[in-house]
Amino acid sequence: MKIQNQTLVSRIMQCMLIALLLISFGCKPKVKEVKKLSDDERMEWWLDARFGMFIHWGAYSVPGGERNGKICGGGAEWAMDKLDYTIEDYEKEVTAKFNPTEFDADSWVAMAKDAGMKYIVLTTKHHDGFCLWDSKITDYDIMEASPFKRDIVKELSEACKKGGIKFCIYHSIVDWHHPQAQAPLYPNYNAGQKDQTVVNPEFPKYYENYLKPMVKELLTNYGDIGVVWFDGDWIADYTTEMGKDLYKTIREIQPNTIVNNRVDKGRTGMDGMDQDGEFAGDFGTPEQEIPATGIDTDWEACMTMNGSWGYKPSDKHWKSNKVLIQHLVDIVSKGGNFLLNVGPDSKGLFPPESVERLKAIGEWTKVNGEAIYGAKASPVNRPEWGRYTRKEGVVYAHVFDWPEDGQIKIDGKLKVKKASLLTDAGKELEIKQSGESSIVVVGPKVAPDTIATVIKLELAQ
Ligand code: FHN
Repeated sequence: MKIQNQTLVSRIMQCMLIALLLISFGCKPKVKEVKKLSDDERMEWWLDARFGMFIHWGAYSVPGGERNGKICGGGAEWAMDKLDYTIEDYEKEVTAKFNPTEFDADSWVAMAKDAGMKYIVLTTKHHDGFCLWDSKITDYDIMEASPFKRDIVKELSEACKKGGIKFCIYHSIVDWHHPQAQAPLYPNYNAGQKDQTVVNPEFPKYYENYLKPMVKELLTNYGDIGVVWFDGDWIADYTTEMGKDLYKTIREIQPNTIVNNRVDKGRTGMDGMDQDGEFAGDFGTPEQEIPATGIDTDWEACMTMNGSWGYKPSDKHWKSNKVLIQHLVDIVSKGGNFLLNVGPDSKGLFPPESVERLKAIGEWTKVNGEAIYGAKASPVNRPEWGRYTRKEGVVYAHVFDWPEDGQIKIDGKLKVKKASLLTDAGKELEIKQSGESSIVVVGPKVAPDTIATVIKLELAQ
């Protein structure tokens, strides 16, 4: 024992000597220097990307929105609340059974990329409080509370990096599992803080000792995080001071990360945009809706493919390929991003209905991506046949309703010198004057693409 102590002392002395030598020779330990971008530079990749994948995945995929023959209303990720689990029931019946042995991060990334998506936002923790990464802050995580014992955040973040796609995280402010987030009701919980009169004096402790350290942990251990996407901002216990502090903390660790507006308390409702005032956050978050017109600030519409964020096999209300592709175009024509959701099952597989839709969207974006990525809002009013998007010197006409005579009327404000089809490998189309100020582009009688045919209009300078 004595010998061991002596060895320890001499080791400490050696280390101190090396440290002193390094300091005296002016050597500093190597820390990765990150260039702090301006706000415009920071938002650039995200604005160019236009299309991302939301992944709502957690232990709630085990019941899939169904318990003892009862099906929960709304999103299946709310099963804990909607299907009346106690915290204990949920731990035993749901979390302890989450063992997604088929999970393959590379195949998820490949499906997102093939669909034309440029970033992935994964739910690291949803309202049920279960954490998908190896956290030192809680045992209620994938390593301790479920049999899977693989760090999902690590695997997906690495697969994204390898695949050249941005990895982003969703994180819930609401936590139905944590005692301090739920006091004074614990072990019952006030899901979604439906009763806003229940004041929780413990919440600031949950914020300081749990929520904030977790966000720091995620930003420190998983490489570059493209976006931090908060949710649960509506609960009364969460304050604008906490939001501003969280935003600052994130930018101190990763100065170039983008943060959604749900980090603060400015959001007005499902339209996702902030009321007037000084609120933290870099973009608005319309949910399950698309603004009627363009908005002169950055925003991203998030949407489900059926009616649920989490896996819910009973929900058969799948949006068609046509609806989803036209939503993408509509959103970009109004200057927004589209975050389209997938809710993988409890084995770690995407539902076949989602896979089909991703493939169809991918076929369209492969041909027409030029009119989406890096494109901006339409410079003119919406035409009756579809939408416009624009780039420097070019406007793209996305024709949803192809006219029977194949003649597409173009807004008179656009001075077009050349028109060609993206859909048909750049085939040039005739331009005809129509009246004093308008032109028509003459296309084939049959729509080259029944969902959205894109005509590239090159403008005279
Ligand atoms: O309650 C959640 C819901 O489960 C889902 O995560 C969506 C995604 O935007 N956000 C919340 C409701 O606003």
